[in-house]
Amino acid sequence: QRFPVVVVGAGPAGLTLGNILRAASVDCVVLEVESREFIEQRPRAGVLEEWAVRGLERRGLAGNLLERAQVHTQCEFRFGGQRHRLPYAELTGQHHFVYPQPLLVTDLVREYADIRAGDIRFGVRDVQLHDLDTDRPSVSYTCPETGRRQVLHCDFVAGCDGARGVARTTLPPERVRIARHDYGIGWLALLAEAPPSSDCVVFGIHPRGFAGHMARSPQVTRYYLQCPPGDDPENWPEDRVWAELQERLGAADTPPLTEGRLIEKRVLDMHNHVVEPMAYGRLFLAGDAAHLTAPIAAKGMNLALHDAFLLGDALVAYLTEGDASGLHGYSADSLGRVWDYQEFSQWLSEVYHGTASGDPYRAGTTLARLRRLFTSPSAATAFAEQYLGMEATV
Ligand code: RFL
Repeated sequence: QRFPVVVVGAGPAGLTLGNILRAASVDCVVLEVESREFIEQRPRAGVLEEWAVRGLERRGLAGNLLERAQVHTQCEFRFGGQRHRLPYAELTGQHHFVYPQPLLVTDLVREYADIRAGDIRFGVRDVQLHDLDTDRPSVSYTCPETGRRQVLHCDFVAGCDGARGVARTTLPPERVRIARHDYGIGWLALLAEAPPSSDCVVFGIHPRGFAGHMARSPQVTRYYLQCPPGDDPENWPEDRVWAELQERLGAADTPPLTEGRLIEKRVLDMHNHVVEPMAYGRLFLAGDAAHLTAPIAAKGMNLALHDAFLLGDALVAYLTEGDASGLHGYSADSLGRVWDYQEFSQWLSEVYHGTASGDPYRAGTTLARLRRLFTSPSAATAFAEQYLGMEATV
């Protein structure tokens, strides 16, 4: 079988890309190791930046999102026992959309497979990429039904298989540079069957460690608790989780958090990486496969969508009009935003974790940073701009 494009991975990046290709009548196939049910339920991100939502809307991919997403206009920092609101929409004219990643993935699969009749193969095993430095690359995999190897010949491979996929590992080490950053901290990522306890995202900056509160839906709230990297989630029974959340997110004149059953509890070790360039021969990487951003600033899904827009438009321009400029510029165009978001994540990480570092010097500078956000309007506006992400028409 031969396809102009084989897309490896059905996350936000791969599915958005597949939809852009289908809309332009470019034939493609999406390969996914998991089942459709699994990817439609995998809980992860939830915060989308306005430019990303407009990019989906322009491509006919934001119908449900615009109907159902919550609009967030401010966030709150709690430190020193007080709460401080940062009205980022007022400062920038932009807001966040809160729409759980599984819902976005469900919408994108439905649009791609059921409406645009795109080819998507779930449950594939042992995906391998071949001959990427030729103009006849191919992708092979083991078919789950027959157990036989299948080979798909193509013109381009889009590596959208996330941080643990095969695409990045296929890159010859002498042709790419991988920049890594390890924050040396862990976050216990929690989903609670409890309504949000605030109408906005809350960051608890506390000497015992960071804690975060993020609405996901009227019934479900995501919480984070800073913990040692590699910690065992079993060390965190429900009682301990709620006691720490109440303590770290507590502030004067604030009622206690509404507690509920924990439906997800996993430890994330906070680290980032960036692959440069994001292309090798006929392979183009997109999303977490190329650049992992710890969920510190809620940027990963936004970057995945940005890549999908750029790469989708570039592949369509090449395959339908022979215009290669988008493909040539793809890596540099994506990396500008990637590095901007990496830098903001690093800055924000210090704000979140500095007071709990055990180092009184770092604690002092962190609190100075925080106070500046609430005493200097220009510092607040600069924060708001970065929190909402660079404006773009993509
Ligand atoms: P994905 O979503 O990981 O999708 C990759 C897909 O590829 C499949 N796959 C393969 N398929 C075929 N062959 C192989 N060899 C394969 N190996 C893997 C996988 O099964 C999967 O379906 O990558 P993509 O599309 O690049 O999207 C990236 C986003 O998912 C990610 O950046 C975000 O979830 C990060 N993130 C957040 N981002 C935000 O923008 N806002 C947030 O609020 C936010 N919160 C989060 C997050 C990530 C989290 N985790 C789990 C690290 C919260 C958490 C807890």
